[in-house]
Amino acid sequence: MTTASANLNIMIKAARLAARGLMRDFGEVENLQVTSKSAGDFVSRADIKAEQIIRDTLTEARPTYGWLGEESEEVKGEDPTRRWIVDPLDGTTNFLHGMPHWAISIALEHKKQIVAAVIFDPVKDEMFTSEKGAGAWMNDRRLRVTNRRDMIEMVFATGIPFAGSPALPAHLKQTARVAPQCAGIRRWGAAALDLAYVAAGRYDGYWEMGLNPWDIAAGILLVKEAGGMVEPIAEGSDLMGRNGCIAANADAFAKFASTVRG
Ligand code: LIP
Repeated sequence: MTTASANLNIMIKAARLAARGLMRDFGEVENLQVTSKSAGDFVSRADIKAEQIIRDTLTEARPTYGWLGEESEEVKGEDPTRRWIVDPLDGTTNFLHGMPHWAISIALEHKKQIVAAVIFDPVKDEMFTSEKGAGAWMNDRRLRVTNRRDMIEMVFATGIPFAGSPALPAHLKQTARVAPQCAGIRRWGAAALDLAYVAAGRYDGYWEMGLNPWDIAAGILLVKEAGGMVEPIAEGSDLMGRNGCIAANADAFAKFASTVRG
């Protein structure tokens, strides 16, 4: 990995500090009856605790930056050009059900561009990092998206809207278009890791409707710095405006995106 900036080092420190508590809580979840409300409340507390640790660490180092986190109110910073965008526990449902596939996602935005990203999967000890213009990395390995061109050879990831979501019918139509033209579709339940896996060449592409800025902010930079493309599902809309996202290697993007969009 090239020499990390002071900001990226602070982000990595915050992710590792939050991960300690989450790993302890994750061990506890496996002892709870995951169907009981107490487990859901327990995970919510773990989520909020992790966000507070990240926020305290980042704010102590950069007190003038703004804040946008999944579990707290947005705060405008004295520096109006910079803000942290944080999902302290992406893959909450996996965590609640004891599935070891979740991550901490931290992004730094400067003048509406993501300039630094950290996605940390503590269970697998995989630290995905990126800074604008300095590539994408997983631990010390440089990341590149795949170079497959034919969709029929590709494996995609997606997120399926929850029961009762108005987006579910549209997503099922998207899947009906993609499935017959590819080698497989995966749904692992953590958008940040889905994007990190596209950057790492583990998936050839990913799409999901809706999504909050904190789910995708860090992953967007990783994919772009690994040579991929990311756009909203609704062409021309704001990628950070809950308009979904489509990510893939540059050669495959046009065909994949048109298949998803219909
Ligand atoms: C989750 C995403 C996932 C999506 C879920 C949820 P959370 O984020 O990572 O891809 O399908 O609906 O948004 O809530 O675990 O931070």
